[in-house]
Amino acid sequence: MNTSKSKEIYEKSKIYIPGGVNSPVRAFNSVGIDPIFINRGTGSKVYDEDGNEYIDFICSWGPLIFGHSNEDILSDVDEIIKRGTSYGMPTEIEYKMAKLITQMSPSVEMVRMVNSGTEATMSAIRLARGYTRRDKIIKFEGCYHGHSDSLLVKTGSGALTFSIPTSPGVTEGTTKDTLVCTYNDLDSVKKVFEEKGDEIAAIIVEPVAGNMGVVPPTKGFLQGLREITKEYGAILIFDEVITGFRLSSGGAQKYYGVTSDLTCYGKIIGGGLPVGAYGGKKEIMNMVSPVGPVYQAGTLSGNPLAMYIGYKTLKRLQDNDEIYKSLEGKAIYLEQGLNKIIDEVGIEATVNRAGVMLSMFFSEGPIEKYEEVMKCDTERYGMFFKEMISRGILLAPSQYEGIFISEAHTIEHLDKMLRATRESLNIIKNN
Ligand code: KE4
Repeated sequence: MNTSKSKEIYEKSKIYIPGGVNSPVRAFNSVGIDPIFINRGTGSKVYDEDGNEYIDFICSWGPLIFGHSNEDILSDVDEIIKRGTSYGMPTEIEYKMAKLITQMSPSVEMVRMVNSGTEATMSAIRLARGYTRRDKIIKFEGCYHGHSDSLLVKTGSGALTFSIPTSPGVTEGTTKDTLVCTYNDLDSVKKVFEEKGDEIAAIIVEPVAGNMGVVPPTKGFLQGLREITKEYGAILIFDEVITGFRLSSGGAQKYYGVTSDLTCYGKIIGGGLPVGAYGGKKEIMNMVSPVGPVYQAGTLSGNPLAMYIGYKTLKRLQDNDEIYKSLEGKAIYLEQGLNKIIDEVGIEATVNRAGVMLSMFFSEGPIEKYEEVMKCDTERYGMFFKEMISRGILLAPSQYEGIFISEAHTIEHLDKMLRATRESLNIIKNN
C-alpha cells in the first residue's frame, strides 16, 4: 500500500504541530506505523492522500452517524455559509437546537452549547460544584471525559482512592478533589460516600464506557449510582458525548432507563462540526451565567453553522427508531461474525457490545472492569490494526477505542471487514 504522500505531509506537519497531529491518538503511536492523512470521505469510506480507499470504522470518533458528506444533511450548507459563519450574537437556530435536545433527551430541561466534549464536562463539573457548594467529584478509572485538569487523573494509592494527575501540568491542588472509583463496582462508590458523602458534589460517568474499549455497565450499576447520588444529595452527571443519540434517540438514558441530573453531549450533536453541550434540570441550569453565578462562556458557542449541521443530524434521528434498530442490527451482525471467527481461528479475544457500540479486546473475557482491560495484548492489537489497514479497513488506532458504525455501512462493507479480520487473525495468531 503506497502511503508516500501521507508520509511526506507527516514529515512536514511534525515541524509545525506537536507529533504532526492535532489530537494524540491520530499519530498512530500505539499501533507503530506512521499516520495516514485523509483527503476526503463519502458514505462509509475515506480516501487518503495517496488515493487508498478505506472502509472507515472511526467515523470521526462517533459524530458521523450518517457517514461522511451525507447529501441530505449538507444539502443547503452553501446557502447557510453565504449568510455568515458567526455573529457572536444569539440566533434562532440555537433556540431550535436547544428545544430539540430537550425534546429528545429524557432528562434535559435546559441546555447550554459549547464547542467540545471537554468543555461540556468541565462546565458540568463546575456547575455541580456551584449548585451543591461541595468540592469533591467522583470519576471512574478508565473513563475519559476530555482533558480538563480535574478529570485528567487516575487512581492514586490510599484507601480512599485519592487520585494522582495523569499529566504533567495538572497540579496536586486540582486533583485533590477528584476521587477515582472502579467502573462496574458499586461497592467502591458506596465506600467513598460513606466516608465523604457530604463533600461530594457529583459523580461523572460514561453510561457505557467507550474509552477503555467498550465496557457496558453491569446490571444495576447505573441504577445504583442514581440511588446513591439521590441519597447523599450529589449530582449524577452522564457523560453522553459518545452514547448521546448513538445508543438511542434518547441516548443511554432512554436505552437503560436511568436518568441523570446533568448530561454532557458532543460528537453526534455537531454532525462533524465542533460542538458540545451540557444540560439538565432547570433548577440546576438556572445557576449558569447570566441567570446564575456559575460562569461559563464561549466565542463560538452555538455557532450557527455548527448548529445547522447538528440540528439536521438530530432531526433525522428524532423519533426514528428504525435507524437505531438498523444500526444495532449491524453491530449484532459484526459481533456474531467476529465471535465466530475468533472461535474458528482459535485466538484469545473478546467482543463487548452495548447497543451499536462494540469493540474487540485481545484478551480472555469477560471484560467488565478496567483491571481486566489492562490485561489486553495491545501489541497484538497493533499487529491486527496493521493487517486490517493494509486490507482497506480503518479501525481505531488504539485498543482502548470502539468500532463506530454509521447508517452508511452496508452488510457488504461489514462482510469485507469480517473477511479481513479472518485473514488478519490467522496471520497474527502465531505471533
Ligand atoms: P472532545 O473534547 O474530544 O470533543 O470530547 C472529549 C470527550 C468527552 N467524553 C467522552 C466520553 C469522550 O469519548 C470524549 C472524547 N473522545 C475521544 C475518543 N474516544 C476523542 C478522540 C480524540 O481525543 O482525538
